[in-house]
Amino acid sequence: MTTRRLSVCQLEVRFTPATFGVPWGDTSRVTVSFVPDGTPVNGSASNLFQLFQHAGIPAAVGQDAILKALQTWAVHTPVNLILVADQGQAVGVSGSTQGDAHFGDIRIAARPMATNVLAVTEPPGSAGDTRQGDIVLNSNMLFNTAGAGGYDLFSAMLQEAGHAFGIGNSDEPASPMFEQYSGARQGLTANDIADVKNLYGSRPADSFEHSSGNETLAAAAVVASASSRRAGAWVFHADLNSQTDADAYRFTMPSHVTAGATTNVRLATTGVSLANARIRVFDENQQLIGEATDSHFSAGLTVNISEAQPGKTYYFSVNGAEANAFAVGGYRVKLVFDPAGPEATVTGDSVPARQGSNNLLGSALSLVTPSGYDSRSYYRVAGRLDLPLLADWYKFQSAPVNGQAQSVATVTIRTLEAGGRPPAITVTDTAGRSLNAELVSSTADSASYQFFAPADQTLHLKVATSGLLYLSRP
Ligand SMILES: [Ca+2]
Ligand SMILES: [Ca+2]
Ligand SMILES: [Ca+2]
Repeated sequence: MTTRRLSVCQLEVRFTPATFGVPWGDTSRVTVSFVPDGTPVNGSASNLFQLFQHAGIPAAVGQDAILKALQTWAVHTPVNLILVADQGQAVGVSGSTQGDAHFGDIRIAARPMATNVLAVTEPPGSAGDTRQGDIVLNSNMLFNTAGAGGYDLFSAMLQEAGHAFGIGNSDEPASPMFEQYSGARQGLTANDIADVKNLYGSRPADSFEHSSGNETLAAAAVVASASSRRAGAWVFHADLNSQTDADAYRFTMPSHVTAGATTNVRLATTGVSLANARIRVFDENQQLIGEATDSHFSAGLTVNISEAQPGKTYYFSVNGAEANAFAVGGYRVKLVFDPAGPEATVTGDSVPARQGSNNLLGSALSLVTPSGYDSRSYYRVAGRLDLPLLADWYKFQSAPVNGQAQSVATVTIRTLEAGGRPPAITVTDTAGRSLNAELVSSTADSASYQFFAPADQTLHLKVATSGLLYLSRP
């Protein structure tokens, strides 16, 4: 087979040159969408689904190959990829470079191009428009997903996915980032993995892992503490941070549950990551009650506990459904003690008219975990600076982390001013010492920091200018 360039060469009209080495700003969610056919893309109508059809690739199989290529990079980073709908606005339309409500951060489209290119990808960090991260396949080329004639879709997309993460070409022939298409690829090289970790940092363990993990029912992390069990439901977020990660939990059925009632354990990865997870629920004798398997195209899973027994211990475990890239990612678990109870909701992003008087450490505003989340697992606030020279102060409690002394926390801050820069932040411990925060990623308007926080302590956060703040998984 003749070799073909896969690179982001300047064949197409571009407003900015491709720059590599800039990561996505908000790594907690990088969204992906498939552009509907007919959507304008550089003067043509996108024909991705026609491309699949022409190649005899079922649309779901083609989409899965592309998502797997993206996920193959994401598993080595803190990034959770989230599949969202695409409303079909023209590719490159003005909007938010990340988090636009109309389409994914990474949009997948196709159009006819010259036959010396398989696809074109705009890396994050290039100035300007919503094209950042977008992948446009060349519909003049024949792709396959089953080793038939044409270019292996997963292998070709592995290089485009690398570009969509900000990784440039490699001169290592074994790397999928090698400029020439060289047949089917199985995955990344050690150098590719080192490159993407260098840009994003490693995928941290979640706060429910003991020092030796929560891999077995015997080492299960305790969830649904007595103080929060009075609620009808209990929600937490955790993460399968490697293909071999297994997460076991146990809880006591609350006393307010009627004996014999049906309760359930719900698992969702939709809206959280691309993980395909399996959940198994066990009784106090560790006998299996029920199990279910998630897919990134499904809306979530429920395992019922019929005839619940108040005061009894129950266990459940979460792990990857299959040993592949989709075994990794964030997930949300909800223990529903009252299936008729209201759903937990998270408030949206809105700028308060005025923040109030949290301009000093002594008047720091206490952050509150939104209703329905495990206390201390997630905080979120929108703030506005009253006076440009003063800071805003917040205080919050770090997670207890099951007896460990340290936890890893991520703070993402985004400016709400058009053209503004992400505000500077400082996190201090109870004694007023600054915690060492590492910048793990940034964009023009947002920045994510990772820091090691002492467990179960009051921490203070100082924000230097107005912005929107997310705190997740301390
Ligand atoms: Ca984009
Ligand atoms: Ca885990
Ligand atoms: Ca684990």
